[in-house]
Amino acid sequence: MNIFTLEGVSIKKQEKKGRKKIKDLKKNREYPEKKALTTDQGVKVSHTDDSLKVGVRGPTLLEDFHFREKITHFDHERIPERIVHARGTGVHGYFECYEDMSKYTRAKFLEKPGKITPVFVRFSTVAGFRGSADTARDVRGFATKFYTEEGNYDLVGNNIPVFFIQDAIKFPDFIHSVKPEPDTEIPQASSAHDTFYDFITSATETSNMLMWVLSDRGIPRSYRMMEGFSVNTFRFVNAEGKGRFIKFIWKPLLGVHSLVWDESHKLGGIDPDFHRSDLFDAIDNGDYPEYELYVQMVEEEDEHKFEFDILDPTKHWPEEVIKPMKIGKLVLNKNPDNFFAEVEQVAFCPGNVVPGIDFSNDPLLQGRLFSYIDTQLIRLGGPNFHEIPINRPLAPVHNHQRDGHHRMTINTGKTSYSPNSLGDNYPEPVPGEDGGYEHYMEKVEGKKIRDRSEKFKDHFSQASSFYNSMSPTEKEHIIKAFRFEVGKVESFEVRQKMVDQLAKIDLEMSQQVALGIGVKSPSEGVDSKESNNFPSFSMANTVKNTVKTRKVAILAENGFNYKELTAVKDALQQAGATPEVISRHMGTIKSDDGQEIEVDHSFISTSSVEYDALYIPGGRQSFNELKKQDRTFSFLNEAYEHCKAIAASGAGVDLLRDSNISGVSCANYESEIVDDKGVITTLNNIDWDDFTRLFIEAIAEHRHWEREEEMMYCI
Ligand code: HDD
Repeated sequence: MNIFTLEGVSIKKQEKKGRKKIKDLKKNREYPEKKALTTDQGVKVSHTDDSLKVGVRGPTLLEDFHFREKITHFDHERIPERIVHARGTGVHGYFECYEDMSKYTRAKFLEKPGKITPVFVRFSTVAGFRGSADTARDVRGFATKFYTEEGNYDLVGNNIPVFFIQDAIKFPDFIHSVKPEPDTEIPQASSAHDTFYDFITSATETSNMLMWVLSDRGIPRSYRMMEGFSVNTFRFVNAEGKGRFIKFIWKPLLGVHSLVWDESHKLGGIDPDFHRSDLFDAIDNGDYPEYELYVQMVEEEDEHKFEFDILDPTKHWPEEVIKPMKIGKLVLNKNPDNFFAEVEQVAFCPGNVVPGIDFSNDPLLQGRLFSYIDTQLIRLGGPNFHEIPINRPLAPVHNHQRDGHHRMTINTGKTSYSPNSLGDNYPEPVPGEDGGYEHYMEKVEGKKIRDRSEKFKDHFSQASSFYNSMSPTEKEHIIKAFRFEVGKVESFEVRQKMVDQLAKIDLEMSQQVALGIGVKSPSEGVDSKESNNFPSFSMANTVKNTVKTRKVAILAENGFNYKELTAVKDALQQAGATPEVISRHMGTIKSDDGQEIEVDHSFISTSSVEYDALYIPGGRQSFNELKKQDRTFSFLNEAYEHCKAIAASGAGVDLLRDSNISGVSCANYESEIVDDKGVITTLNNIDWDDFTRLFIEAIAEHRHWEREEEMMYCI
């Protein structure tokens, strides 16, 4: 027999036949995935609209395995929501290292400029349930999972640099106080209630963070426009084993901006998904949010040289005292494909660190290290949550962990213990110099004790500094926020205690708050002007140099002036903003010279709080139509009250005159362009470059707070 044949058929022919067979098999196996409906066991289903019954009017049969599987799966679709940070959204992206940080840390993702590491980021609010509104006043979570070549590193931070409590043992008390009250489950996603302020006034270490949360930082305009902080103190450790204390800061390239309190309330009803869709839309449009990563470092020998204890998480490290160093950039460029699989199932833990990043003895951090894994055991149903795709490291995983609910890995071989000889001692520990994690060898000595260091006991001086560092507008907003929040507290005693506590931060502020909430005004207290002033604490001092991704409403009806509308729209688009035309009906409108444009929204499907700025072009007929509609004026008046940039040209200016806007000078025929408190107007046929430039600058400013001085209606 010819050695190149088998049973008389040439090997080549047999191979060809074999390949075809495999192809056919594959085709068949792919079919159900692509098209056919199957059970979870892969059995094709022939009918899914009726359960299996005895006759058309008879009882349903238990043997209908497709029905039982479908309903059982559905019954178990919900998993427990996170006990805190339940409401949130997440996105993919990457981190790019700017600096060679090997002098300070052996972490490989920070070793080379240009090095890219994939990430997943989840933003969240803390107190509300999973279905609560995005814009509630609250701290925002900013958690980043870096899928590094050395394993996953989680930076689990917030948009506020300090925390309410100093020791993790108080976390359940604090969270119980801020969550809805247990007898009524009211209020949802709000700290404005008795138990929260009872806790605040009973545990005064909360004072500093309370000031930050009741400032405009508690109501960000967008997840894309807020900072992120590690809050806790960590350590960098380099290859020589030298350690330094560190804190991380994320700074958004779009600047730090907030909503107005009234606006955030309204958005809670009009668009509870405001932040979630803002992030999704930006990424979908290719406007990828970017943040730069900074690190603040403290040499070990300087540990005790500051007014505050660097292990105290209720104290910020002012940038003026410990200068941050810029080390990399985060770019968020991909929305998740499936919200549940990725955003709900992602599991962060501040204990997920890589070689080169280590912990400090910050007592809040030490407690966090225990809590996060523990919570995932119930939330994600067992100890194998690291195998869920979004949590899986890119670095290979080999260890002796076995079994448990939902185990995915099919481990082979007999040995699941270490050391072993039967399996050649595989997998075996790796020494530090070859990339094994070695804990920082800090010398620790002391008695077992339940106490805190002396500097932890100062609960007020940074809160005073914070207030002293605010602009007059920010101070005004803090006072109003207290009047709202504490005004909701029913207990007179708690309201009085809160105001007395505020007097230890700033007497004048406490008196202003007292006036609004019907309690006795304190007569003695601290003058915060005598405390440190740190400009970096104030949002007024953050960058305001871009209008990228800001939404601008253009109100127009049939008969609008085409030249004016397109000049402004084009300029806004060129600057990266998103102008949208709003009219009575969707569809198209025609200009006074017969040109047609698309309408993006009708008045009924949108609202001024969904925009950052407003423009009304000229055109007499358009003016007449707009004037007939109440919604035009509610749009205009609200945009003005919320201190947004407004522009109008030609007949559009007359609408401003007919609205509630008082105290604003508008253009007349003698003046080319008038710019007053962020309201830009012109009546003349002018050089549009100047007009649009002024409008764009006014939008970049984000808010024109000077208007609030004349609008004392809510004080
Ligand atoms: Fe926490 C979630 C941030 C203190 C216990 N925390 C959680 C999330 C963020 C933070 C952003 C949401 C993660 C996600 O999106 O899945 N937490 C912080 C910061 C803190 C802090 C910046 C102070 C420095 N946390 C803290 C303490 C404890 C916890 C003191 C408990 C002792 N945190 C949890 C938790 C959560 C959580 C219960 C709920 C869901 C989860 O972990 O995965 O374990």
